[in-house]
Amino acid sequence: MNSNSLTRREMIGIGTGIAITGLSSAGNLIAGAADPLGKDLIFRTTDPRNGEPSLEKLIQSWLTPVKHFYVRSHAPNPKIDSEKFVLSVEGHVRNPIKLSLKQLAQLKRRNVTATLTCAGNRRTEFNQESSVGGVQWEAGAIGNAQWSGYALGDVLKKAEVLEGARHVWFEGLDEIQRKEAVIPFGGSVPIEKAMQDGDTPGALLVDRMNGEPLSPDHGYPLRTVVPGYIGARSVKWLGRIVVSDKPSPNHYLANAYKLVKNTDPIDWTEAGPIYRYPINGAIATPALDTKVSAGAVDIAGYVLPTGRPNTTAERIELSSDNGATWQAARMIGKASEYCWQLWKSRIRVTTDSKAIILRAFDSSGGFMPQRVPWNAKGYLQNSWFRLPISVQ
Ligand SMILES: Nc1nc2c(c(=O)[nH]1)N[C@H]1C(S)=C(S)[C@@H](COP(=O)(O)O)O[C@H]1N2
Ligand SMILES: [Mo]
Repeated sequence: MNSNSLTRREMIGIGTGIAITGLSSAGNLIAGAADPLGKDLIFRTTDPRNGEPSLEKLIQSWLTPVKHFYVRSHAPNPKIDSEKFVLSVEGHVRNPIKLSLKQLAQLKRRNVTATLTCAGNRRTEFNQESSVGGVQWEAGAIGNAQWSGYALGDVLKKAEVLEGARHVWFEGLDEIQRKEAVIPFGGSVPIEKAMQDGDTPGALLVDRMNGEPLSPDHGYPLRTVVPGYIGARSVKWLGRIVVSDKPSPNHYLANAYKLVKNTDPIDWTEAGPIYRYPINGAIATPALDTKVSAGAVDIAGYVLPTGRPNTTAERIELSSDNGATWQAARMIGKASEYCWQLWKSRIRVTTDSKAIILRAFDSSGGFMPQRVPWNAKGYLQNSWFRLPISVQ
């Protein structure tokens, strides 16, 4: 039984059954009502909260304001009393510790700007081949924020990691109903990533986002942020860290977030967990279904280089003639590892143009492929981004 079970009961009140302005009793947003938690998102589901911004809003600024930052949650936001909150650090350590937020604040504060992206970003594009379940994300399950908190390695040094440690597990304080059981969201990262120091620590324990305390949607009071890894590794409402010789047995590391085909049961045991995200990108404007006139069209979007150290986008290319010719887009602002970059371009379209296509390349050899194999969970869709257009 996990040592947090008592504090979990004490600290958490699940928000079901509580009437909140703007929500129906079933937890659905009332049409036209503002989001009670201040988000300006397109909600794919409201219970739990899963929403992405319109692509037009998404690319308004390099740093994504919290109201336009996607939310991906598997259960209602737990209600946590920050005064009573303790983070437990245990497992393969000489000195298991419980840290309050005040005790954590004695560690050196780190500020890191990094992009968070869901492994399911662009999932709906898989449906063209064969439909996939899960939250029906378009290309907005991504955002770039300044995260402030502590290096995971500094916390682990206090706990004194023992020899033989290989993985560091994270466990959230949320309660996810899965079949008969209630489980927390969890995952793990390899010990080398956990201990990595430098300007961008391998993993952070974060209490502030864009200069404000974390909001309930983003993991208040404490979450992990793992630069370069899929969003699922950045566990919100963090309650427990376990150092181990094995990867986390939590469902969201051990089973979910794998590239598999349901038709092949061997896939499930063969496939390892996804950690790093690959290069990706999207055209954000013009929006889908915009009618354009023949001639020059202004287009803009984002590119995210592979989540590897020192990796930045090198080339963004666009085609309006189905890949026969390509032109380079202009990247905006400075390139920064683990961060997306916005780009702009103007491209000529003719009445023969059926789509504008985007592809991109990064400095560690990453590229967006023309196609990616379909997978049952709809993860890591990073093929050439196609914006269908109708030219008049
Ligand atoms: N505790 C907890 N952490 C979580 C999740 C969750 O449901 N519960 N969702 C994960 C997933 S799949 C993603 S993509 C990111 C999303 O972070 P955000 O909601 O702050 O954008 O959080 C991750 N951490
Ligand atoms: Mo995700």
